[in-house]
Amino acid sequence: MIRISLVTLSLTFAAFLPAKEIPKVIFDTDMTGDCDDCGALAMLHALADNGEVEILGCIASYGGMPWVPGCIDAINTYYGRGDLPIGAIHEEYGRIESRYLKTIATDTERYGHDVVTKEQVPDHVSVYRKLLAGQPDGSVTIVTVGRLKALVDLLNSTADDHSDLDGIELVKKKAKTWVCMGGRYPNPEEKGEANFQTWGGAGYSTAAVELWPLDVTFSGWEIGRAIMTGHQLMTQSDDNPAARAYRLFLGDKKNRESWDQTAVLVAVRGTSPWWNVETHGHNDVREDGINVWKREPDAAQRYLVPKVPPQEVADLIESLMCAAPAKAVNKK
Ligand SMILES: [Ca+2]
Repeated sequence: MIRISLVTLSLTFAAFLPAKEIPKVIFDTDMTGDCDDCGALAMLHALADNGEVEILGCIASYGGMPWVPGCIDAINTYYGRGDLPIGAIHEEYGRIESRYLKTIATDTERYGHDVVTKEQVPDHVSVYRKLLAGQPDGSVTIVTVGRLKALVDLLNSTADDHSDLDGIELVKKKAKTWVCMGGRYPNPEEKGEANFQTWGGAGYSTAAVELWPLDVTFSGWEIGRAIMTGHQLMTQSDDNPAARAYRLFLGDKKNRESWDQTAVLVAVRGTSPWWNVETHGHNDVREDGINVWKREPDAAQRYLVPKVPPQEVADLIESLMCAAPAKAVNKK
């Protein structure tokens, strides 16, 4: 009897506690030349299924292939969120091949999604602006796991139907923070990293880091490099588009580095207990996209420093990527 009373008491007490605020995330991806974007989006959906995050929409930041929004929509639809807004860079921007993009994007019969090419979705700037304008002040987390052109275009945008504010003012008002997979830290040897450096990344990464008006957390190349995942995901059937993308990308290999998933994990659950953060200093990004962490002056920027064994993070990411969708799969 006493136990029942205590349970009743604690449930009653819980009803008076304020609801925990969950992050609202815009996922900005260059899903094309690597499969970790697909793993990161799968993981984001699993976290949303857990009630830990609200996904506001996705931005395709890579215009070199028509099928980025199609692959995003296939994954969204697999998790029962085929109605999520998607925006895409429409202009031809960069050109790299993809081992999985077209196969997934065009297989509407299997995945039941309705977006195949970028022509079917609005441009990235208008979707970014609409999503931000529709949210409470200071509430949106932007996660970028690719090249930074879309974010720079948002920051350089001007007033439109969605908001009278320019891009920087709109971000200042509506966004909370930015989590960025990109660069290397502290990188005194001045090595390059793909998101910051290649296919037009140079210039855009410099501008994004310079223009961004709020705080930012960087997950560097060295963080995701040590976290190998995919082997368990790849045991799932082709009905899971992320599993299929991993198989098509990896072939005989067992795992892939988890660069993009680290940014999703930080955006939703924070840095603890997996990483320490270096908060003192700023990210100096040269015009050629090479970045170095400088101690002075200090800025509202920080980067992840390894703390727990990478395998611990790998196991967590793998389990999230493999979680079955909570909602019924929308197959036609
Ligand atoms: Ca990526």
